Amino acid sequence: MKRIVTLGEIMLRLSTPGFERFVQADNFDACYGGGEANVCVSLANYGLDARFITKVPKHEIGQSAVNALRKYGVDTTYIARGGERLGIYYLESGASQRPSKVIYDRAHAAIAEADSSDFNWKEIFDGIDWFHFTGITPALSDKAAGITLEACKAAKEMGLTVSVDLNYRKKLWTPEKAGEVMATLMPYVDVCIGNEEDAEKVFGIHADDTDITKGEINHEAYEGVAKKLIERFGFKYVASTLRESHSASDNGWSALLYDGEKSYLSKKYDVRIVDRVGGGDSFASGLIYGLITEMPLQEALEFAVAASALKHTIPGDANLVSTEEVETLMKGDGSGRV
Ligand code: KDG
Repeated sequence: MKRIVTLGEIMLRLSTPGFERFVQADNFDACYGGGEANVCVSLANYGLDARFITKVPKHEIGQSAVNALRKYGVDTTYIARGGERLGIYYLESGASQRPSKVIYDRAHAAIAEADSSDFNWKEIFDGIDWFHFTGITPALSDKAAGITLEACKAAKEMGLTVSVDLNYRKKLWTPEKAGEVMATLMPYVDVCIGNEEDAEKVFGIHADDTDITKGEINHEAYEGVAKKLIERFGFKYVASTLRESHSASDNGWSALLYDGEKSYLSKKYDVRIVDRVGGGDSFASGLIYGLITEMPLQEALEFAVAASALKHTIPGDANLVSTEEVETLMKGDGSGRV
């Protein structure tokens, strides 16, 4: 069985019930999430041996976060314990013309203040095939960026495949800082994943002739972005999700994969959004699953897009779909009917 490690922050997610506004809510629905934790849960759910690395405080809330990962079969053996707090994010789900809102309360979280000595990468990566991180982890703090760099170096030295989801988060850092820090990590990366805006925000590489604000996606323009990313960083594959935003509730959802010579375009799904948080993570985990199990590239891309289309229908951060459900959707015409 293939074995994968992801590194990042797991947070308590507090969302308003249904579509209530923050100011209306008298209680919140609680679950746990975080970009790299979501990827790990999804991969464990597909049957891979998936190990999550983070640091959580030594108290019951920290333990609840670990339990939430264990519930879905994630290996939590090497999660470090200590520090002051578990980060929180608050979510107000949007609908129709009203966009969703996220408020972070994550400063000084245990993983943001973790030390290099909390992680022994030789031990953590022993027998592992693949390492995945996202642009969220190095954005948490300079210390977290340092830990991410150490993990990348060890992963490469030990022969793992490394993937990144650029995952630009404007509430965590500026494009300038993101570009500077992420450029130091990219030499270790084989597979670069992002959305239609990430490459521009992080590296100033933009798609010409496309206007996502009008919901228009020009695939050739994104192939251009992928080519520039490969020229600059030498990645083996670049993949981008392509979201056509018709409203907060209805999106077109597809993706592109480029291997340095040829680009592959997926089927497009019209998604009616129940919960879009984790949509990118479910694409990343689907693509990693496709690549690690050696599917042909078009099939790996279709698996990833179908998996993430399904995620949009599931409340919570994690994509709790089976490989069979994804494969059934892939066989359809994109409408969800098979
Ligand atoms: O990709 C999903 C994440 O956005 C969500 O889990 C919260 O980790 C989070 C973040 O930093 O935005």
